[in-house]
Amino acid sequence: MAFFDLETPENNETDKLVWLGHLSPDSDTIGSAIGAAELFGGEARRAGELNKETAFVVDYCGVEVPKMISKVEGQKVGLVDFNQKTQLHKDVDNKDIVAIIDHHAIQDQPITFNTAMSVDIRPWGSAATILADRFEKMGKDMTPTTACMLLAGILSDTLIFESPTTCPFDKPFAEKLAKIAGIEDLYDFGQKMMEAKSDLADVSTYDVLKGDFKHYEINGKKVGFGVAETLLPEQLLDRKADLLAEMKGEKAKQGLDFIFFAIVDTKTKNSHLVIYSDAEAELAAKAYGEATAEQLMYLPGMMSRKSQLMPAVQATLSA
Ligand SMILES: [Mn+2]
Repeated sequence: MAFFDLETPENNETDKLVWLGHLSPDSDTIGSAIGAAELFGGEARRAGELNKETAFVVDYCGVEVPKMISKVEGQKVGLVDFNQKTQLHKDVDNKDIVAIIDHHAIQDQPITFNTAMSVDIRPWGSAATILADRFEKMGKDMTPTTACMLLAGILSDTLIFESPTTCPFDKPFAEKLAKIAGIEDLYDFGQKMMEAKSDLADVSTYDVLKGDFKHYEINGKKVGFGVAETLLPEQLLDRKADLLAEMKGEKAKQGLDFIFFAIVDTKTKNSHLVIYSDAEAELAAKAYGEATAEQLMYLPGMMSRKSQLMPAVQATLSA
């Protein structure tokens, strides 16, 4: 019998089991870790500091902030919301991973295993939607606080169903979760989340850059891509010089070939890409077919790193 199988949770050992999402944790990563811990047993962990939106969500839903992941002898780790090595916390040993629940492409740096593994990856809007489906299919009730966290995961990743990554399952599950959580107006909750993440006036420029930052390796090239989804893009555009300075430092520190930062205007559904140097300008011109002016590239209609911004870079670097 397999030691750990998402399909037969009653057989799983849950001592020392933890559920963990990606670095720069967001609402989907934290919500899914909490949901998975309630459904499968074990405890939720986090791989970094919470961003403003997720801090608001945890407070609103009334859950405790998951503890930071640490090295524990014999621990078992279920991963949620990612499958790339570049997004795994350094304190997790590959051999301790027992399952993956995710909604991202398997790209150049997937976590690999020597044995067969229980993996559930679906092209859905959020990992939280997959967890909600698993609760339902397993006939298990969830607590209102967990429903609230999973709802937040869906609303965050789909930008309240406006992102092109939204799938037909996200909204129906969000509505069911809102009912369980006792949230009358899920759009109002989503709007409050967006507002919480938008005011970055008191956040350092480095933390803005790294708040939602992912590393990729494509055809031997290292790409770092940060995103800030905001209702107040001017606030960040005004900080362009500081952002460029932090991008310089981060590019050198991480040994990146390219670094990008997208200011995603969630109100108008457009992006402003901050262009660090000529190398980025050249790659972005090929990927997006737009021109750079004063180290900014305007990208109309682009709001998703996962389904729009990164695939274009991926295609360009792979060509
Ligand atoms: Mn996600």
